Amino acid sequence: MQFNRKNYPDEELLDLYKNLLLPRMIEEKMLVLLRQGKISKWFSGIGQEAISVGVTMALQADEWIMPLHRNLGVFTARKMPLSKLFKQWQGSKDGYSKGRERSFHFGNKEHHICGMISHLGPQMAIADGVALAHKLSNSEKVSVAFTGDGGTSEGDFHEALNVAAVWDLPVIFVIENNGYGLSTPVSEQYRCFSLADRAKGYGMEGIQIDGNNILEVYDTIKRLRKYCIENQKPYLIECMTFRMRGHEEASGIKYVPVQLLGLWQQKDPIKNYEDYLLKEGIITEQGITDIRKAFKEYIETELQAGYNSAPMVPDTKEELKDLFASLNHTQIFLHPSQAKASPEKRFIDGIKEGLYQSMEKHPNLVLMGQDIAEYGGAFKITEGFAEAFGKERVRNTPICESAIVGAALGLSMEGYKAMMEMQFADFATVGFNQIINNLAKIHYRWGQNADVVIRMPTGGGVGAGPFHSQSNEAWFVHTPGLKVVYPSTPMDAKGLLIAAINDPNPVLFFEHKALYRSINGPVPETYYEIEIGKARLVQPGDDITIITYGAGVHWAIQYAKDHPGLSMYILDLRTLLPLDYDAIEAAVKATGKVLLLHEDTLTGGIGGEIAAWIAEHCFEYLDAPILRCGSLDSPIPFNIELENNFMAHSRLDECVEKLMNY
Ligand SMILES: Cc1ncc(C[n+]2csc(CCOP(=O)(O)OP(=O)(O)O)c2C)c(N)n1
Repeated sequence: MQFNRKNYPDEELLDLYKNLLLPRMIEEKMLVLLRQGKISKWFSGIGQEAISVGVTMALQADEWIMPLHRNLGVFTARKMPLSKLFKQWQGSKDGYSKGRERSFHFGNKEHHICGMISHLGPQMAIADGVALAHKLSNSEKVSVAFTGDGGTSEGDFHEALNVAAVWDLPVIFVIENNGYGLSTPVSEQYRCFSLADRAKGYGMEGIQIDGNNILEVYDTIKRLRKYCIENQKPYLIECMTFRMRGHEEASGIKYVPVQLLGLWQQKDPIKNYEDYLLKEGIITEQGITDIRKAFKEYIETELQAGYNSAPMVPDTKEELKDLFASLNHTQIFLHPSQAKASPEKRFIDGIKEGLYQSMEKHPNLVLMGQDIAEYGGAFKITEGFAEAFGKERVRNTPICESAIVGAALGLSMEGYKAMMEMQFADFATVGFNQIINNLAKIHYRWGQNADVVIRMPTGGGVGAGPFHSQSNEAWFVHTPGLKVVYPSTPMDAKGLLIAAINDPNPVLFFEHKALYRSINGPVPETYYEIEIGKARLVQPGDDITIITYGAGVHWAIQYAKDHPGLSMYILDLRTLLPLDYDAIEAAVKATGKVLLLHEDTLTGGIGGEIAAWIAEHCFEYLDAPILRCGSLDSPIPFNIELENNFMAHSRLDECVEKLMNY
């Protein structure tokens, strides 16, 4: 192995050596502890340390790294104390994730390390978001995301690189090509000659280097870092290495040809570097022995400290509290008297106004979405925004929902607020993983908040067929860590959107498209919030209660108008997660006859959840079975007659009659 020290002084070369050796020695110890059953799982990075260490040492300490499961060297080079790492691996309360995450699936703000989710690829787009924050604030920094050769086959790899290239983001993507993805050799993973060649396809520079040569990794990353910052461009680097042990320790390595292991054994990053330092007289045999001895003692001492964890005592309150970051601002609520004298506006105007005032209020708020800049978005909600706030903050995106949700999270990690417009709520499916697994879980897992709002133009009644009309709110209601908001009036739309943007947690904001231009109402011109998690009494009544939201509110109001003899209590939920159980209870008590109405399909819709809660908590107030009126359990059809038949409102009359006659 050829080493080129360039002008690096001896101390720097020695420092690299120490940083390279430590994770190897820790791992060797961990493999023993694993066999003794003291830790449960281990993903070995033995033989690949030069990449983790070389990359980390080439960066500034406050530059974010998105490592994966084989990157112990990142954590040690960032000087995380081993005692705490060890507690993390044991699942202790005082580890980095309070026992909630396994192995390397955790991050830490102080060390600027973003914890991975198992899905590998999503890490890369988070680096885009961090790099965007650096770009917007003119910080001379890069972010770095790791991927394996296997991970490069994921769509997330493509989306992240494409966004970084299109937006000229200073981000370095590091591929650790270690020959296998679990048991799959690279010959069954991709067909291109080298993964670095893919860079050209995205319009960025790429390079392949020897990932086992610490000096080559270190020096190249230093150079790329400079390039990315100076040119404000991304870079793809493929580091060639080999996985010397099984995918994880229990899975073995039978499928790897022995001669290949022998070949790579010769290229061991530590042995080769050690030999080089000895040859150059930078270190002596005694020096190596001394360093190893000191590390051994450090490891033993830290492990002893690591064993000293109190036994885990689950605290349900804390488990639920830690789902969310606390609100960190003074909320300005609307006084009822303000509402009356307000000008009438359309539903869409309420949303637009809320968003506009939020942009004025928060200079760190960035909007992202397809066609939202000059074009103003598919529904023209951001029309004029690019002119008012600039295209840096009102960003057209390529069609890559997953990467944009990831980028929104990355922005949040650097203290920005992000709002992403899904062009249609239906397309959340292609950003689903990032929403469900990254945004929703990150605060619970390791305390990083996701200050992200995703606007979801939703719903049918517009003859747009199965992929532009779905009601998919229930998917998100089932995901702890998200807030799900669904207004029905212009005033609520404005106040709830402002509240969602002020909230430091991920909020899915559903906007019914059919209401955009058909519903009018008073919208106060001031900047105000409507509290998330609070339902609204639309009208009191004595005969039956309808609990609903979104378009359902207007169906119920119309029904009440058409049936003046019927006294209907109508509750607009406004927020679906968390639900306002006090308001639901009051609504049940008011009439004793409850109908849950929603446009979402019946089975698995939120009506079922509320019905169960009412049955459990309000049984004695009921005078009839709880009824649900939802849409047909089929995809939403295109033809207007079919769509009408599909919609819950076509069975509303029947349901009310049934309830009244019970
Ligand atoms: C989306 C997804 N599919 C499958 C897996 C299961 N899995 C975990 S690691 C892995 C192999 C990853 O290979 P590579 O990206 O080359 O990284 P390496 O483990 O070699 O470092 C697989 C298939 C996963 N974690 N996520």
